[in-house]
Amino acid sequence: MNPTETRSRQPQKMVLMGMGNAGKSSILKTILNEFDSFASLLPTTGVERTRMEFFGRELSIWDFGGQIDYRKMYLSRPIMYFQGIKYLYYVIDAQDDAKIPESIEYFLKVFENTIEFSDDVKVYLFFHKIDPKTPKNVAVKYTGIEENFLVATLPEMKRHKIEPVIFHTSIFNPMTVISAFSRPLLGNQTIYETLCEAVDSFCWERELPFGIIFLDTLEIGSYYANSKVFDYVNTKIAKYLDWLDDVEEPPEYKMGKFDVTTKQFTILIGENEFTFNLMVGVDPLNAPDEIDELFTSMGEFSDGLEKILLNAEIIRSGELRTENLFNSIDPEERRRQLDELDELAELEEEDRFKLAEKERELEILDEQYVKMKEKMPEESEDSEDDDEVDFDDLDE
Ligand SMILES: Nc1nc2c(ncn2[C@@H]2O[C@H](COP(=O)(O)OP(=O)(O)OP(=O)(O)O)[C@@H](O)[C@H]2O)c(=O)[nH]1
Ligand SMILES: [Mg+2]
Repeated sequence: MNPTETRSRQPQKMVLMGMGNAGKSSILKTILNEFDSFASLLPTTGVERTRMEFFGRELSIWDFGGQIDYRKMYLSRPIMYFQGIKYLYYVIDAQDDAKIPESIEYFLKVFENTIEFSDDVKVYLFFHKIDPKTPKNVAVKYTGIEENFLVATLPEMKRHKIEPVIFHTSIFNPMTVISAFSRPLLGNQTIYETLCEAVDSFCWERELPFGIIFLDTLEIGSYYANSKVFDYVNTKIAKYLDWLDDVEEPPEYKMGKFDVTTKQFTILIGENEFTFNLMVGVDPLNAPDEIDELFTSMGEFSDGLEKILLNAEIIRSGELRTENLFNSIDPEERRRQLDELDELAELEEEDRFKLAEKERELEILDEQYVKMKEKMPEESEDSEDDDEVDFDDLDE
């Protein structure tokens, strides 16, 4: 095994830190789709390590118990705990304002040690326990807590040129946790956004209420028609993921008031085969006309997704690179496909612009037509004909 291979196979260290009871282990269980184990969770003793693979990347996740004695222990032996951290996930319990000053103090120490003992670390702040249906006055309190935390910690992060990414999460909206966790792992935001846009247009064209692309237990792109749909899907998603875990070829699934169709597709990159699940919801009361062709069009759509994934910036940037991943695509071919994608995006943008212009023109014509009609109190048959002729002329 050559040294590059050894390095690429080394797991990346991801840590979950924060005060006791903040929700770190619950977040981890959510990511692992182990929803059944919430009830039996006890405070974590010391550090619990879990291995996980995501898109060809080995991860070692360290869940740091947050009770006072453990916190002291980590800080007194920083070399043991703070070396080689690639992703620092710091969890703040947004419901527990009494603990915020202590959480700020702990974060600053954690940050200082991480910077000292790890290179090239990325920082993610989870303002957690922001549960669905939070009343407005409580939500305002959460915002205040977030502001206090940031005011006290951002200057120190800025001094080290670290820009944290902020997420608002709750285990009762599991997709907030799953997507917050997956996005950094995809390597950069652009690919996530591109995939979301793709799902968005697929669903929008067919008036589908939602669509999600899963890779293993994580999410790499999604669309929800509105926040009500998002909350609804979140109440059902744990069961769906459990079910998805158990079935070989996912058929139809009933998610409460929605029907769900799932299309599984695999992509071979180098020696690694990745299995994706593209799922979309259908509202039976507002099903698309071409419902029978939905599965077929999902197949065609997944070909497009495959293209995006193969060309993804993550692969080019080397963020996700194993040697195999990188060598698997001929650079010429990659460039050609990328140019093609760029061209397509430009054309789409142009089309959208033209369409909007045309719509605006039609609106103006409509307004003019209405005004014209209002000005003509008595209409003879002749004048009606004239109107039509005028309007058609204008339209051209
Ligand atoms: N309301 C609400 N409660 C949550 C959420 N996430 C976790 N909890 C609860 O918070 C409590 C603590 O969760 P844990 O995941 O054990 O917390 P921890 O950060 O791992 O705690 P330590 O291991 O002691 O550091 C449990 O009762 C969870 O059910 C959330 O999003 N909303
Ligand atoms: Mg724990």
